[in-house]
Amino acid sequence: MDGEADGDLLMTTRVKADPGRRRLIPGGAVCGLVAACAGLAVAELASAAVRPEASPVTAVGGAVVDRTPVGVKEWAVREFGTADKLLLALGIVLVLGAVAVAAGVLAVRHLPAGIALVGCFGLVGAAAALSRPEANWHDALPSLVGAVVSAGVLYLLVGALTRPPAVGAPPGGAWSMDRRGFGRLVGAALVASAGIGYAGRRLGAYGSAGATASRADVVLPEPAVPAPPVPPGAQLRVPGISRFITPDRDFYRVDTALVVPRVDADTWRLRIHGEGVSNPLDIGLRELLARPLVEHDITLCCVSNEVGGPYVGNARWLGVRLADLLREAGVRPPSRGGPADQLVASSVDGMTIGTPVETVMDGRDALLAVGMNGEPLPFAHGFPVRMVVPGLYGYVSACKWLRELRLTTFAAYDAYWVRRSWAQQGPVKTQSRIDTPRPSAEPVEGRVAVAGVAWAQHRGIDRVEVRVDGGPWQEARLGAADGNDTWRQWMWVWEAPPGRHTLEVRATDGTGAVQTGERRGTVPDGATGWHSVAVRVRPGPGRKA
Ligand SMILES: Nc1nc2c(c(=O)[nH]1)N[C@H]1C(S)=C(S)[C@@H](COP(=O)(O)O)O[C@H]1N2
Ligand SMILES: [Mo]
Repeated sequence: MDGEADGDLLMTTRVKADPGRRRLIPGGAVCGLVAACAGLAVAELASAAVRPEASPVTAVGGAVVDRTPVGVKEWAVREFGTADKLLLALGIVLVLGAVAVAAGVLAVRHLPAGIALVGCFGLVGAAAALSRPEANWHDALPSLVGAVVSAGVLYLLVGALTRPPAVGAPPGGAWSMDRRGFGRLVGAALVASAGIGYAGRRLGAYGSAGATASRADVVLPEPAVPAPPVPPGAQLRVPGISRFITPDRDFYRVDTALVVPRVDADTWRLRIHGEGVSNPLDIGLRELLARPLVEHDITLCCVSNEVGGPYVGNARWLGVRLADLLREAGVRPPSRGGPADQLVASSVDGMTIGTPVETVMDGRDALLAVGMNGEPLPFAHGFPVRMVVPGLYGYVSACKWLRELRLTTFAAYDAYWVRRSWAQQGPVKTQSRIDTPRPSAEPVEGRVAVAGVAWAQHRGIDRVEVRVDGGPWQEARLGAADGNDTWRQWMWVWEAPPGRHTLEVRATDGTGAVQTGERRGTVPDGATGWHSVAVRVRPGPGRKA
């Protein structure tokens, strides 16, 4: 009984106390959001001074990428492709917005609690920034400074919002005066945030201006060993087939970098050291470019590529033979008694990629690439120097924004992806893809060109076959081979009858091994299975439907 009465009493007092405060909820939300904008803007400016990766949204995004279970990441890559990074940033901004609203609403009830929530969020950003590979203590600064500013703005705005009307003023009039004052404060905070945020962006661009200029200044020397011209028959003339050489702007991009590292070529250096290195090297780009360069066409593909997927591209690379450089450093492959079987490449953004020393030194054109299709590497593809090794997936061979090569063993060290359920060894699996017709295309009955690409880098492609509706395999015509390290185009003319049909493709590599039809996912060492495309063939004009 007593308790009930107590409850009633509490209830009435709360209802009595609430109406004014409840009206403050939208105001509190505005306070929170504006305070968050101010904090983010200041953090942006601070991160331009520290480094772009330290900006809170980027830092949290990077930390999320590092910790995302492999299944979720593969799902995101499958569903959203390269847009997954944008969606991640959007998601973080949404969460941030929700927390900002909560902090604002909390602050109008109990200011210290709201401010504490803002502070917690600043700590989350700082912790995320510090958790990134290559983090430095000052990476925490943008989030911390942002949180302090955000808390200050929240304090001011909430104060203005909840200030009681001046004594003696007519109630209505005073409230509207305060409202106007609050509105002005909000406006001023937003304008200031926009200005500061813009300044941060400009400063960021200024910070990478040196890198941009250094790339413009790179003059790629003529190769000592030029690649022979691509044989004319390598590119089949079938509408809808991939370009034999993938232009840089169309080349797939897979990496963990939420902001593309922009490395200044003038200060870039590469260190080669570790087990069995009798002559450690430390060289700059000028020295690298002074060495004999080779040019070689190599198809690069990603272990995350689904059967039939887009993460494969073919480019003409210019670079230094990695094996020569390693030999100069005194490295011997395990087969010749060397102690290290793993070459760990690391990048300026803290990626680590482990490659078998044996593979790099077995005579293939494993390159420290500086040029891609006749240009210095684009920033997104690893400027100024990256690795490319024919026959291995990118995650075990193709480190971009390279900074260090360390010799060690597979037993002693797991690189970034290996710590995330991917296999230590990643030789490319024989694959083939139907580029045309596209899935659910509706070609007209009669002669339909079925065409695409097949790849088995460093083994080469010897044969491609196509079948319809599980029928007998039919041999496709192959485009000319451009060495063993690139993909090969194929085409087959189909006398297509009307109706729904499924096309399948399989390749045979240069060793005679036929691409397996066993369907396996990308984890841990690359997808297998045959690419299939379902189409509906429309009856020709001469026929009834
Ligand atoms: N620094 C760095 N290098 C990297 C990666 C990365 O995340 N960071 N991803 C690797 C992977 S998984 C692939 S498939 C290739 C892709 O190279 P591309 O983006 O130039 O196509 O880069 C490799 N090199
Ligand atoms: Mo990859």
